Amino acid sequence: STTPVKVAVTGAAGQIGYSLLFRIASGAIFGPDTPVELRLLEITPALKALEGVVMELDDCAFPTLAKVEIGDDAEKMFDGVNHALLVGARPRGPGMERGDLLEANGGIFAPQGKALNKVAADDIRVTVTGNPANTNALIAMSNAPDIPQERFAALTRLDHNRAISQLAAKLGVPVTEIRKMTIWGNHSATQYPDLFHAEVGGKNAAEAVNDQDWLANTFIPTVAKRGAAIIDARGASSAASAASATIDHVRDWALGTPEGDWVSMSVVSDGSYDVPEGLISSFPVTVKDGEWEIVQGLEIDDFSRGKIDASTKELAEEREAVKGLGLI
Ligand code: NAX
Repeated sequence: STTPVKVAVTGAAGQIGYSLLFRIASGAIFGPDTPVELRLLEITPALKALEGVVMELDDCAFPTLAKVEIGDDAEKMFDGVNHALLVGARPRGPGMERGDLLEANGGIFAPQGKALNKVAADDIRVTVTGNPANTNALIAMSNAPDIPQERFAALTRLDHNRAISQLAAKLGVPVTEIRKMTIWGNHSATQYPDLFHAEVGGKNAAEAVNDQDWLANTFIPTVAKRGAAIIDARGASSAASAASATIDHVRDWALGTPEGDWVSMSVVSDGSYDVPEGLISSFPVTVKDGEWEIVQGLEIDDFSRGKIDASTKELAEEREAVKGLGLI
């Protein structure tokens, strides 16, 4: 098609933005034949730096980049957008309690939800990368009553990709051998990366690993705490890998998941797997024609049950907290 897909990115002058924008502009989401128009939202003090990033985008002369607009007004930037990638968020500052963090982010994601509700295209799909991603997505969704709830998702694809990479390294196989990885729950240290339904070369991954101690005491915490390990090593939080995961997530949501595989997305729960209804929690999903579906019928043993419940309990507490703050 020659009509550009309109993609909004918030926090566009940040470190994830610096990787993400160039990948989108080069066609990494929609392919080499679909032009994209970028709508970049930032806070006013970051607009000058963003102008510099746009100069670099110009200098790439990407054939798929039809147009770039920047601004600090959400209603203008979101006008007619087909995808919104909500990356900009308020990080936890020194002495900030969880309640303060949720409140500060409510001040970002409630108005952005309202703006999307008012001006986005009818086929809008919203992906929240900015942390706390699941609850920020819940806030945006709750403030956009005219947009179907299934159009909101939070990013757990980075955790999914990390889990694939750790498993492939453990077994000495290429990542292409791994299928059906699942992250359950919250994008936080309580998340549950599940090997009991994953496959390696068509065989069950937990059986291929055959080491419950590694699975419980090395694999799960390595994936769940990878963000902190990156900060320790790099002196800055994951950016290129987060951008890459955001690309993977939006591409699969727009174009579909491959036959015989699924991906992890945090989407609104319909009560599947006893995840409380209405929470935005990570599930195994397949996507066809732009619509995701939670994979049904997986058997959940006691070990997995405990891990999923612990993470969804945290999500329910976050929901209570933002309800108490009047954000949803
Ligand atoms: P940066 O601090 O480099 O960039 C954030 C940008 O957002 C800044 O330029 C800031 O001006 C902008 N911003 C703040 N409020 C805004 C608003 N109301 N409207 C528009 N823009 C606004 O952070 P970066 O490293 O890029 O990370 C962005 C977010 O991604 C953070 O919340 C981070 O915690 C989160 N992450 C999420 C991950 C995930 O897997 N879901 C992994 C990576 C990352 O930690």
